[in-house]
Amino acid sequence: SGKRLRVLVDMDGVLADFEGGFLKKYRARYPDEPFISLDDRRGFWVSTQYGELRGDLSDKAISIWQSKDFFMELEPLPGGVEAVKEMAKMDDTDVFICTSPIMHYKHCPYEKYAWVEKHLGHDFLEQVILTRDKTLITGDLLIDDKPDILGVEPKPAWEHILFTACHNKHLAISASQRRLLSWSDDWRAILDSKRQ
Ligand code: UMP
Repeated sequence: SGKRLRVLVDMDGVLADFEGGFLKKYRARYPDEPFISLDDRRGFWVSTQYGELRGDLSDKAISIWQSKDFFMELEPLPGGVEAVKEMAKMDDTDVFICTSPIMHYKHCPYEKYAWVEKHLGHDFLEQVILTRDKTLITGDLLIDDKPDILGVEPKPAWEHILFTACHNKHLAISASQRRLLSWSDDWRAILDSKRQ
């Protein structure tokens, strides 16, 4: 055993059910508008696909996650909270939640902290990293459902593990890229593969 392992875990789409929460609240607020089932989701940006469905639906989609209580009320994805708690207890392992807040900052940053406190406990707030540029954050692993994680650092320290989500499950990924299919998949083996 050498140095400690640092794992960065994304929040929306990995720990919190952003897609499910979005669709439920969109359908409740706009019951007469068309919607995209989770099975038909393609591409990371919900707003882009809704805009392609009909021009004005992009702004309607955005209005959902800009609303008070949207981020706070997201349901945990199966096994995620348990996995992060277990990871955090492992020897020589540091876990951080690395998440990008929306720029409409009235509710989102506060509610992300509140979500972590509710589901992982007050002490876990020490582990929260809010950043719009994850390439700046050093770590051994970044578990994230966004296929392309870009920023000002051309050579991020982490290996990106693509967490499977409704919008990325059909994507072909490069031979070198690894996926975590869900929290039932073998995340422990992925961590072990990075230990010295
Ligand atoms: N988000 C948008 N538009 C979309 C989909 C998501 O702004 O169409 C937001 C939700 C999250 C952020 O706050 O983008 C994605 O953050 P990460 O999962 O990359 O941390």
